[in-house]
Formats: sequence, C-alpha cells, structure tokens
Amino acid sequence: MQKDKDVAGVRPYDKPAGGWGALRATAKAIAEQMHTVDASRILLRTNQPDGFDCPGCAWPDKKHSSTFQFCENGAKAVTWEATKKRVPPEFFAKHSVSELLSWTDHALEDAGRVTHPMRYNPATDHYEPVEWETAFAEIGAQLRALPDPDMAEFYTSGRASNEAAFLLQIFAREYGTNNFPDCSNMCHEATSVGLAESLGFGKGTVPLEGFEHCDLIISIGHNPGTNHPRMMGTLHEVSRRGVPIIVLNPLRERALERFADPQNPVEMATLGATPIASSYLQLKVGGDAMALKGIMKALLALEDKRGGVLDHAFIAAQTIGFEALAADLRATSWEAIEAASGLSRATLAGVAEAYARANATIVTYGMGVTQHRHGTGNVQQITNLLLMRGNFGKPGAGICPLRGHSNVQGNRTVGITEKPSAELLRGIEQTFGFTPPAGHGHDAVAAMQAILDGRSRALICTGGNLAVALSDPEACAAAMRKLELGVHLTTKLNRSHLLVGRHSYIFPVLGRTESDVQASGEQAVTVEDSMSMVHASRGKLPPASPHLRSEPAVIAGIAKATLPASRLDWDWYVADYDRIRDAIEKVFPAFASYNERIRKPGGFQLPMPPNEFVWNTPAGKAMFRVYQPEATAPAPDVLTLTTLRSHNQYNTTIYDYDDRYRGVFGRRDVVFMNAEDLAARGLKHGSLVDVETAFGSLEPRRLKGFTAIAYNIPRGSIGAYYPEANCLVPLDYIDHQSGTPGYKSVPVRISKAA
Ligand SMILES: Nc1nc2c(c(=O)[nH]1)N[C@H]1C(S)=C(S)[C@@H](COP(=O)(O)OP(=O)(O)OC[C@H]3O[C@@H](n4cnc5c(=O)[nH]c(N)nc54)[C@H](O)[C@@H]3O)O[C@H]1N2
Ligand SMILES: Nc1nc2c(c(=O)[nH]1)N[C@H]1C(S)=C(S)[C@@H](COP(=O)(O)OP(=O)(O)OC[C@H]3O[C@@H](n4cnc5c(=O)[nH]c(N)nc54)[C@H](O)[C@@H]3O)O[C@H]1N2
Ligand SMILES: [Mo]
Repeated sequence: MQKDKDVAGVRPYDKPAGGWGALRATAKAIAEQMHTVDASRILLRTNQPDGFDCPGCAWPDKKHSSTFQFCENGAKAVTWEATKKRVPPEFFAKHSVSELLSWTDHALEDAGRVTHPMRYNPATDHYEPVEWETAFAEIGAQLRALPDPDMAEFYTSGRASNEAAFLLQIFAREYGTNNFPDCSNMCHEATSVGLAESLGFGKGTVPLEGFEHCDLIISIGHNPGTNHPRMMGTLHEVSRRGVPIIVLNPLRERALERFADPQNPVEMATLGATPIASSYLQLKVGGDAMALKGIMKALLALEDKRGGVLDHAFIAAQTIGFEALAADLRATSWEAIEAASGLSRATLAGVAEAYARANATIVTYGMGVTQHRHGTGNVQQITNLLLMRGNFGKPGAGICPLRGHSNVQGNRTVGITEKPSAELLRGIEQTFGFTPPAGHGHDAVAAMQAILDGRSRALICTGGNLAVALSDPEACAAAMRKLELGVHLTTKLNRSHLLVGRHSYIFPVLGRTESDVQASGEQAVTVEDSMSMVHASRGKLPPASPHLRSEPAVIAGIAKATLPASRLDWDWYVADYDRIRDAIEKVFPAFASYNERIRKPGGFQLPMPPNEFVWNTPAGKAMFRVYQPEATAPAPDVLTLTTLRSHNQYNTTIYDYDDRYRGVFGRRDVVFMNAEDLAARGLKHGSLVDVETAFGSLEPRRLKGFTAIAYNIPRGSIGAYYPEANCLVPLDYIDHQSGTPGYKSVPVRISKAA
C-alpha cells in the first residue's frame, strides 16, 4: 500500500478485531449515551432467558441461556436505543423541519428518543404535539378517502416483532392491499427468491449446532466482526478446532483475518489473537457467481480425474438439472472465469480440493452476495456448489445466509410479503373471515416508484428510514414530498420523517429494551433469528416517556380508526399478546403451541424442510440453476463500486465517523481504491476525486469531492460508504429476479475532482 503521504484521518490499524479496542469502544458508546449504572444493568439483560433480544443482529445465541456474550456493536445498538437523550415537543418547537433537514444523519439520531406523538404543521413548518386518538382518527379518515387501497404502502423495517408485523399485515390486507415494501427487499430478497426456487425454502438450513460439526466453512461477502459480532465467538471456536475457513471477499476485513475474543482471558491478557481465515481470497467486486462457477468446474475436473468427489446418490435422488449445470460449467472458459472473478484457475482449484476433502461444509454469506444485479444468480451458485456434494440434511452442512435486522426473518414468516401464497390467503380467510386481496403488491423499489409517479399516496412505516436506505435519495425525497399521508412509527428522529408530505405524523414507540404493559399486564414479544429459532423478548427498562405506545398498540389504533367494520377486535388483541400469537398459530400451522413453546427458555425451532429432504419446489426436488453472466464487458476505464457499512453505523444510523478496522477515523467521505488504479488515472493516495456512474447512455450521477485512499482491494474494484454513495445507484438498478438493488456493483469512472 502507498504510504507516501499523510491523509487526514487515515492510518493503518494493526490490531486484531475484538480485544481491548472493542472494550474501549463500548465504554465510549456508554459514556456518550447512557448513565453508567443503567448501562451495566441493561447490557447484562441482553439475550438472557428472561431478558430482551438484542436489536443488533439476527445471529442466534446459545439457547438464550448462556452467560452474557460481550459484543461491541450489540452494546452500541442497545445504548443508542436506551439513551438518556430526549426529543420532546420543545425540541420540535425550537427547530423547524427545514432547519432539521440541514442536520447530518448522525446528529438527527443522536438527538435522542422522541417522546410524544407529533403532527406536521405546514403553516409553521414545525412538528407539533397531537393526541394519539386525534391522530388515529385523522389517519383513518385519510386512508378511507383514498380512491383505491393499492394507493397505500405499508413498510416494515426488520426490528418489528412478530406480533407487530402480523397485526400490520392483517390490517393492510383487510384494508385491501398487498403493498408490503420492507427492508428485506433491499437485503436478502435474493435469498428469499433464489433459495425458494432452488430448495423450495427461502431461508438458511444450518442450526447453530451445525458449526460444531462442520469441517469446512466458506464465508462469502459478509463482515461479521462488524455486522454479526456474536458470530465471531462461533468462528473463533471453529478455527480453534482446526477447521479451515475460506473467505471470499474483495476487502481484507480484520475480523476475518484475526480476532481476539473479549471472553477469552488469555487472549486479552497476552494481547493474543486467533487467526480466522485459513485462506483469504480477494475476488473482484461482483465476481462471485463466476468464482463459484470456477470452483464447480474444478470440482467436475476432480471427479473426472479420480471419481468419488460428487455425491451421485444425492444428486440422483434429491435433485434435478445437474446435466444442464455440468454442460454449462464445461462450456464456460477459464479465461472468462479468471477475468470476471479476478482469481486464478489454480486458486479456485485449491478451493475445490479443500471442498472435495470436507465431509460437511457450511457456506455463510451476506450482502456481498445478494446486493447485485445478479444477486439471485449468486445465491443459486452457492446452492449448486452445496448440492453437488450433498451438503444438506446432515450435521455440519448447509447454507447460512446472515440475516440483517434482528427480526427481519420473523417478519417474513408471519406474512409480510407482497406476493402472498395461496396458503397464506387461505389461512387469513379461515382465521378472520374476510377475503384478502390476492394480486401482487409493491416491494420497496416498486413502492417508491409508485409514490414518485403519483400512483401511491400514503406510506405507513413501522420503523426504518426508507428514503435514505433506498437507492437514489433525490428521487426518494421528491417522492416523499408528494405523499398525501406519511406516518412513521419510530424510536428516533431520522431524515425520512423530515421529508414531509401533505399530512405527516411521527409516532414514538417502545423499543426492545423497554417494558411493555397492556391491559392484561406485562407483555413479551417474539422474534426469529437467522437460524429459524423463535423466542420471547421482554424489555425491562421504564419507557423513554410515558406517552410511548407499543408498535402493536399503534397499529391497532390506526386499524380501528380506518376500518370501523373490521372483523377484528383490535383492542382485545392488544390487551394480551398471547391472543395475537394464537391468531398467528391459526394462520401458520408451523407455530403450533406457540404460547406454550415460547415460555421455554430458548424458544423453539421452526422446521427446515431441506434437512428432512423435503423440497417444496414444483418438481419436488432441489434444483440446480444455470447462471450466465451478462454478455457485455464494461469499458476498460470503468470500475465496479461496492457500498459498505463502517464499523460504527447501524444501516442509516451513524454512531460516529470512525471505521477503525479499516483505518479510517473521523470521516466517511472516502473512496477505497487499488494503488495501481489510482496511478493509472494520475491520482495519489489522498487525491480529491469525483465518482461518476457509467451506465451507457444514461445521464451520469456524481459524487463529488471525496478523498481517494490507497487500499488493499483488487484492481477494478472500489468501495465507498452506504448511505453516502446511494446517490450513485439509480432506483431501477436492480436484480431482475428479486428486485434487490444492485448496491454492490455500480459501474463508475473516477477522475480528479473538478
Ligand atoms: N453493527 C451493525 N450490525 C449490522 C448492521 C449494521 O449496519 N451495523 N446491519 C444489519 C443488516 S440490515 C444487515 S443486512 C447485515 C449486513 O451485514 P453484511 O452482509 O456483513 O453487510 P455489508 O457490510 O454491507 O457487506 C459485507 C461484506 O461484503 C463485502 N463485499 C462487497 N462487495 C462484494 C462482492 O462483490 N463480493 C463479495 N464476495 N463480497 C463483497 C464487503 O467487503 C463486506 O465485507 O448486518 C446487520 N447487522
Ligand atoms: N448503498 C446501500 N444501501 C443499502 C444497503 C447497502 O449495503 N448499501 N443495505 C440495505 C439493507 S441490507 C437494509 S436492511 C436497509 C435498511 O433500511 P431500514 O431498515 O429502513 O433502515 P435503518 O437504518 O435500519 O432504520 C433505522 C431507523 O429505524 C428506527 N427504529 C430503530 N429501532 C426501532 C424500533 O424498535 N421500532 C421502530 N418502529 N423504529 C425503530 C429509527 O428511527 C432509525 O432511524 O438499507 C439498505 N440500503
Ligand atoms: Mo439488511
């Protein structure tokens, strides 16, 4: 790496991930957000059997019954929710919406917890307090006045509990629409679509115990040291067991290189660390599908050479399509594979060798796989690879997508989907006695497009920051301002709330950490983790303000005011969440004895049919799927941009401006580039640059005046932070199979800043 010039805020960080650096960062988050005594009490309750589920990520916990598992970024998620800072009505009286729009995303959320329901007053340009019941009545009247229920959009971000998400989807369907844009549409939709086609099951197939039995892990496109920190405990154990871990990632993420477990007194005392990756393969951004094809092609060659490599019995009994896949692999040239992946034939053959030796392999993956123009294709190549050696239905094998938000998977399971199955529709009709709409609704991109061109006029958001999380913030802002009605259930203030339409409301809700008391007493909610375990979560802190309501209560309030003749007694459900769970169980038989089973510590496991060799595909078998890359090669000066999370952000929530493992401090306005790519453009480490999109004939989009830094990333690939770089992604730049935005493969050109 080039180090000839000092660049402000950029210096290498040579320590392992975790360790004392993580403890120091936690202490800082606590000092800035909470009273120390409250912090220790609340952090010790995280993921305990009678405590609340960590809102940080969806990685499971050992039965929710182990001792406190230290996690820096979990602690940040908790302390930022349980902050002592408040945003009361006086705050809104002091700051107009126009003024707040000039604040940074960091400053908006750092202001603290919203304390009262608020309504926007266009005459004063301020949010003003409003009574809950008044607001519900107004919203109900506006929703009823829409000419068509399909003109309303119901967004969920994956922190919502199963109970809240279920009530929301029942309300929206009784109202008459399947418009359910949700955060999964920007995240693991390629998984939901790709795995459903390949395996007949759109989720992961590995339970946590699987990691005790695997003898190879292939980790593709995820950064667990930052985004799933509790997974580091698992990877640390697996590595110490001597199991090889092969990483495919364009960036050398520190936690995948080496990790010091804060739970391990020896590592902490000796400043030691455990290596994580046994091989670290820095492929090109967007090169995954072709790298996987290379590994599979090499596997076929091994089978030809020595036999016994493929699981022929499994392929014959459980799958369809192997011949077509094999023919395509044989027809794909090594030149094409090497050019697209940036990895050599020898390297990929080495992975195939290791894979052929392993009896049980787990592939873990994240956004580096899904957020591409061919995200679904990527997911399906992973599945092909696993199917070739029968890595389903045996201990220590399977596919392990790392989910995003802590309950994003649960939201889907309880019916948040714009494409309802016949089974779901039947379940709803039988349980509630109304006929839900059957036509497909809008996903996140389609919803924003519909709002932009006036086909949709109302947006109800259960959490999230849709206008900032989606591509093309300019188009999103214009769309939000066209809304007749915008309603935001939230804990904190963010930019989406400030992009006001004709009628806009901010509703403050209870977070995970807070106790939720309804008519029948204290309530628990339930969530599902990445491994299909469902368990209870019970907040303990007193609510941030006495005016807060729970998400189920707010959804019920809006529903009751909107649907005077509703088939549901909304207050009755909210009085006791057991009743909501009984209804979930009626609609979804997999939740049998729901209330009984969540009362056991650790909860219960939903079925994973592929592990029983049950494939819910049209053919009743697992499907090999052929992937063909796009034929057009990009111009030689075009680079592929990937957008990244720093170590100190939670999606659009920016905790602070350091990204310590990548050696960037106090700033986010940087572009990570290969030194040779810099030199080829006459640029240096520290040069100010403009990034410009290269979508053929489309008008380029620009990100101006960012600082290029020389970084260990393959030639042809560059990185920048999300959400700063979202202005470079057109709204319709999506994976056509799943609708997932191509946030991680944007063609761009770089030049010296104008
Ligand atoms: N602290 C914290 N925790 C979080 C979140 C957070 O923002 N902060 N977000 C939550 C959510 S919603 C999600 S979805 C998850 C996200 O968790 P991850 O899936 O880890 O998400 P990212 O950080 O976007 O990107 C992951 C990795 O993909 C790599 N990558 C980029 N492009 C490519 C590519 O083309 N190929 C390959 N193979 N790799 C590539 C990047 O180098 C990076 O290491 O985390 C969840 N947990
Ligand atoms: N360029 C680029 N864009 C991306 C991504 C990327 O990698 N690159 N990643 C995408 C991914 S994976 C995702 S999941 C989306 C994220 O999209 P979203 O889920 O919409 O965004 P978040 O930033 O997670 O939402 C944060 C807000 O949720 C609210 N909130 C927090 N806790 C609660 C709660 O308990 N209840 C309620 N009601 N509200 C709460 C707070 O107001 C906070 O401001 O972004 C996507 N956008
Ligand atoms: Mo996500």
